[in-house]
Amino acid sequence: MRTQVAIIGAGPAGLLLAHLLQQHGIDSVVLEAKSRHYIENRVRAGVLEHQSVDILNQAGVGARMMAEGLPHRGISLHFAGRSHRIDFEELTGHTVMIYGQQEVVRDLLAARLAAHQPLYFEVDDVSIHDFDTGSPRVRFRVAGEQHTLECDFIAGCDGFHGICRASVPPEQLTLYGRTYPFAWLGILAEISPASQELIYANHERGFALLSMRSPAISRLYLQCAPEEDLEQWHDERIWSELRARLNVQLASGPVLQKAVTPMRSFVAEPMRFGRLFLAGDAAHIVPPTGAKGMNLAIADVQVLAHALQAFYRGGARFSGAMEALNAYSQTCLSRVWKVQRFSWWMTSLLHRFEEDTPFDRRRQFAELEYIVTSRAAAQTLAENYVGLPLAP
Ligand code: RFL
Ligand code: PHB
Repeated sequence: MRTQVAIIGAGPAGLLLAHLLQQHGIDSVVLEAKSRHYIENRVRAGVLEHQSVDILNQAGVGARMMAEGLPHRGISLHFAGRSHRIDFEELTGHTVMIYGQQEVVRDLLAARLAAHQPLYFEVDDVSIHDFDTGSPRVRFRVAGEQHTLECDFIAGCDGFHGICRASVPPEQLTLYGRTYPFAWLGILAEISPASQELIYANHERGFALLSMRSPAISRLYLQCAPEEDLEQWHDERIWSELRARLNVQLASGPVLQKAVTPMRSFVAEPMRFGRLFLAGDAAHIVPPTGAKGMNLAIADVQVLAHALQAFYRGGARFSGAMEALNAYSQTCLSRVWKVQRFSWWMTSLLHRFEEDTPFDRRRQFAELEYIVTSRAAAQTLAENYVGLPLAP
């Protein structure tokens, strides 16, 4: 088997890359460890930056998002018993779109399948070889049969627990990270959202977030312990804790899904090794408080797709052909670190840390007060939330 770009992983990063390449006549094969049903139903992120919306529209996969997604012009911050609105549109001229990650995945998958382009589900024993040479290879097994895929490049879009980053010799990688001493208990519930916009709450009992997926489905989160036992969280306990922390009228409703998500900041540098390119969660993880994970994945593959297009347009022998590919890691990392900073800052601003002293707590509230009373401070939050400019 041979292709131009072997793509490991069919999350938002892998599927969007495959689509952007196909639009420019570049062949790829996508390999995914899970089933189609699994990846289409995996509940994860829900907020798209305005530039992610533009990228999906320009790629021709935005029609359902524009019809069913919910454009949001701002968010509310709840603290000290009060509610304050941050008006993104007024502060930045931009809005964000609420549209579930699994919907983005469904739209991209539909485009891939409609174009009859190769995509293998439920592959196992995936291993990558010779990416430090001009002829990389991927070995994998599907339906009990072993295959070797020869390619020009490998895109490691296989998430945080994938094999691509782990295949790089450790001495060639620098890892940066921190694990937070808390997690999020997230639910998807069949009730109409209690607020038209997202609510981020800093409460004595811990952080809470009200989000949504549609006019009939709410997505809600509570700060909890990293090793929290879901058995201890029967539905009524979750609802009553959400009511206390969010300080809103909240009806109970059927809980469709319940899970604990760990909180971590992580960056691997560089994001390229010879002909292997890491993108999305394979290269970096952010805590979800800034709503950035899926957006970073989209931004990375936009840069990678442009670089691969330049390579194939220029021809392998053209001296400038490798220029954009050589710049990939640096181009992405300069934005990744700014987004890391924002995600860490939002997390620090809104959560209860056990080790916090009364001084730390006062300082946290002073910062929140500053944001809601200073246009400059509110604008800083808003411009990061709607999305910093993409790399050129
Ligand atoms: P993904 O979406 O993890 O996709 C990677 C894909 O690679 C597959 N894979 C392999 N395929 C072939 N061979 C292998 N050896 C493979 N190993 C793995 C996986 O099955 C998967 O399909 O990464 P991508 O595309 O970079 O997209 C990034 C986003 O998914 C991620 O940043 C966000 O969703 C983060 N995130 C959340 N963000 C939020 O804003 N709100 C959330 O509630 C939220 N929940 C989450 C999350 C991330 C999670 N992970 C990764 C631990 C919940 C979880 C559990
Ligand atoms: C979500 O809707 O899942 C969501 C929204 C905002 C966040 C994180 C997650 O900051």
